[in-house]
Amino acid sequence: MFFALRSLCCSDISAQLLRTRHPVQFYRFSTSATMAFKHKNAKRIEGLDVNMWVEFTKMAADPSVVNLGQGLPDISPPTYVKEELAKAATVDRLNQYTRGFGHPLLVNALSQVYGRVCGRKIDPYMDILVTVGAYGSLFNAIQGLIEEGDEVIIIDPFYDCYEPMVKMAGAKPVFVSLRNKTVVGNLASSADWFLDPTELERKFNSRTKAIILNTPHNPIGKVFTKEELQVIADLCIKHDALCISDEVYEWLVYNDNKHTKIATLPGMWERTITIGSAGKTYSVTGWKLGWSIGPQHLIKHLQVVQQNSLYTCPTPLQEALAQALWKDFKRMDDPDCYFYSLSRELEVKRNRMAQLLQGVGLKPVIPDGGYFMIVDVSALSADVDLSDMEANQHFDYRFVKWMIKSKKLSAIPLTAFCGPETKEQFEKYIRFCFIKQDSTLDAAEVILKNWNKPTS
Ligand code: IK2
Repeated sequence: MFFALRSLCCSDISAQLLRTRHPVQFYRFSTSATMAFKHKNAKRIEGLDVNMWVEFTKMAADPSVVNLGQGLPDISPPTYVKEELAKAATVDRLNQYTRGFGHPLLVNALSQVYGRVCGRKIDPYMDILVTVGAYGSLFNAIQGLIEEGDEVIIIDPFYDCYEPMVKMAGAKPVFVSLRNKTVVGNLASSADWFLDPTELERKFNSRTKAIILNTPHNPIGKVFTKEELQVIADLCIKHDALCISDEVYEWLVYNDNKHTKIATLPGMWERTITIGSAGKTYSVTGWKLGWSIGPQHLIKHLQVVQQNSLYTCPTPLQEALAQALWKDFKRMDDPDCYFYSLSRELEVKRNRMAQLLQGVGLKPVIPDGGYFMIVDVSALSADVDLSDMEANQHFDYRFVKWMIKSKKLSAIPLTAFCGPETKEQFEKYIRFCFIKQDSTLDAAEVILKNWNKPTS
């Protein structure tokens, strides 16, 4: 018996003892061991657990904080948009499921609006997919078209979800940085940031499946010119790559800037998915409706993702959005069309925000589009006590956390939108959102003007 026991290794002995003398304990032991293994995350989400929105929206939720952080309007959405939703909810049929790829009235309205914008016939049932926000459109496009091992070019800085979505598809994000022209004087513009065509060309190779474009750009506010888009288009065509074009701020362009859809350049319709958002078009971010428009041979793959995941979107919201789009489609030649009137309203707010920041000695980057303004805050930092903040975080993260806590003003740190190469360049910048009521901007003004006064 002794020799028999000695011939067993220690772990064998304990396992044997557990099995024979303590069957219940053995059951518990083995269950927790397999549970620890089986409860582990799926590999595809490895390393994607930290999300800046989760952290900063929670901090900005305190009602005493003036929230210029996340891009959500506190201005009223158009009355007819809200009324259409109320009306839709009174119709029984509209409280039930609708067509999975997009409510018929909505895809028809979208095909008319974008048919006119793109100067081509857009098939409402084949070339359009309606989903849950532009987020959903990006997800469907990336899951439906990007393969494990593919490379996807991302213009850096970038809307933060692009990188994790590409990684979740098993592909490799390849970053190309926006470069900055040196600007003398007090006025910086989003147009000072540009893509170096040679650098961009070097990022393309045989594994490049797609490039993700965002114009007008979040966070910088750059509106890519037709010439800049042509450089991207030529490379896509040369390397047979797709373009996922996030154009959620398409209507929000200022001064003489013009938004150009890359899908309208020769040879690009066939390889482009253009993404839009009801939230951004009608200042109703809570509606979370978005759409992808493109050729049938690409959209059909996005539809497969949708039919096997979300299946369909809320009918009353789609009906109301369709009615609103019909209204604005009919007045697209009229300056009062909401597509244009919102940008006029926002241009005033943009200019006010710029003056406010310049008034306290900062040099904001004036955006040509979108509703965000970035600014280097290092001139304000002299009075900032960062000693109790996490030392391993970038300056902008620590600055914004301090500002929310001490000054009751929220913004978003710019490195949240940066790949590894641009984090250092942008760590002195934060992003303010200016689609806000005058009273919110007034409150921000008071905080900024009293910056150096001790807070009670
Ligand atoms: N793409 C871009 C470029 C966006 O800006 C957004 C939404 N904006 O985000 C808030 C912020 O930056 O503070 C989306 C996609 C997602 O749009 P949707 O809300 O329609 O899903």
